Amino acid sequence: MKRLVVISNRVADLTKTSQSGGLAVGLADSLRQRGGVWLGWDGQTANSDENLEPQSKQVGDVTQITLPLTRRDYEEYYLGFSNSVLWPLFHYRLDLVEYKTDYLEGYRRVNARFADALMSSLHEDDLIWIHDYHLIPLAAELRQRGCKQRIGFFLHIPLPPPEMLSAVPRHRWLVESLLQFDVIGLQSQTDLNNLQHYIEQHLSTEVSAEGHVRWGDREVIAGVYPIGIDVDAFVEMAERPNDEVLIETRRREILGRRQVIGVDRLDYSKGLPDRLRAFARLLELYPEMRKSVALMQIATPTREEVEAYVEIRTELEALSGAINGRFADFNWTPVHYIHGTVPRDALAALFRSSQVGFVTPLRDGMNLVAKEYVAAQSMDNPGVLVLSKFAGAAEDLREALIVNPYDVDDMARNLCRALTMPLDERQERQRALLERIRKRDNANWLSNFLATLEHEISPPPLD
Ligand code: GDG
Repeated sequence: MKRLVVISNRVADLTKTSQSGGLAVGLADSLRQRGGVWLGWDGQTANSDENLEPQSKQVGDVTQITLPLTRRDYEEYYLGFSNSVLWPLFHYRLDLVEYKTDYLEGYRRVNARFADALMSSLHEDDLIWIHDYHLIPLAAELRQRGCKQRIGFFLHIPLPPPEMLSAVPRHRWLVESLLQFDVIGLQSQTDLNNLQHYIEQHLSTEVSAEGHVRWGDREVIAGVYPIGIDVDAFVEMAERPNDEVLIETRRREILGRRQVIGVDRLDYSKGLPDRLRAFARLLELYPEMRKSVALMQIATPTREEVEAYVEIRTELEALSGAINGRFADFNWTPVHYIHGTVPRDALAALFRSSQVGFVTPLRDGMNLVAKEYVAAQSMDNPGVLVLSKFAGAAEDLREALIVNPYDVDDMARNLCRALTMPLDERQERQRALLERIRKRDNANWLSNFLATLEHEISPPPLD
């Protein structure tokens, strides 16, 4: 088995991966099996250009290589080009793009530094797997340094249509850089169609029905590899009793109340303001729901140095305050808004004890929360997933109640439908959804992607 070399913006702590999400655990397991290297930013910013040497640490058979960024790198590469240009644009939010020439220079400089740091650690027959929008030019940088190994790329976020992609400064360079990979993995068929259309329209090159692109002397495969979760691990976590959650659940049961849950990074792509408005609309349209249901929204802080994230936080705090001010009673608070992080085991228990999982991003690569909510349900009395049609997960999770996250009334009606759905219909939907998340789980994602990277086996068709 070939050694695996993983590169991502941040390196997960390989000694603590059970605490974090499925991606880190899955990748770490593959790395442990095959042996290899994981390279990424160490999360630190150095004040000067001195002392930017990569640090190397051996964890079992895996070499973890981390490198610091300067404050300037952090501002230009991370906050700048990655998170103020590519992130909003790839989530169809042209209005939030803030571009500066320095951002692009910083992006290229840091990608070149990643390539320099990696070259000396590579073996001749390594498989290289690069993750996400921070590192699109990395394969081209590695090729310039003579790297001949097979290199794969997985984009965790959506890929927008050509009309939008072509608003990125130097977009042609960006997509040409992408074609220096051997395999380009995307989350959904929509993303793959968008990439095909760009290549056909802007590079005048055909993409075959199997996703093959001939680019110069290279043959590139683009395919859909929907990411999944470790279902058994999540089921096990959700079934484990959690005293604190249990006390709250019993209290609600005594009062005959239900809970709708939302869990997201506090990101404008997640559709949080309209989600809160939809909950308020539910209370407006169906007064009988008042005092019988509450929304718990956990919003984990993220990228707080980017202005758009400061604004969304202020907006949400004002909205939840306004809804509570309008509807709350002395013994009932409609919106329980948490700006913070909840431990993963408590999260699993909260999903299990909530009657609705409310997942309404305006645009999302996949959305693992939707899959975690399904995994956490009991078959005796399952809850209902209400899911945005603009999450990658909606291509597969068709037995969820699919909603338009821009249509507050549609979301409110579907919330009501979820809260009043008969048990047999809930069970039927839950059975089908569980089967779907098991079929496309984390292990499946890893093995399908690596099969294409290593043996050029195309991903199984989507049904
Ligand atoms: C990107 C793409 C794609 C959230 N709050 C807490 C917490 N979380 C965990 C969730 C879930 C993960 O974070 C979030 O994953 P998502 O997939 O929902 O979203 P992004 O962070 O935007 O991820 C996305 C993903 O990459 C993978 O490819 O699906 O489309 O945007 O696991 O449970 N975990 C804990 N406390 C919290 O408060 N412990």
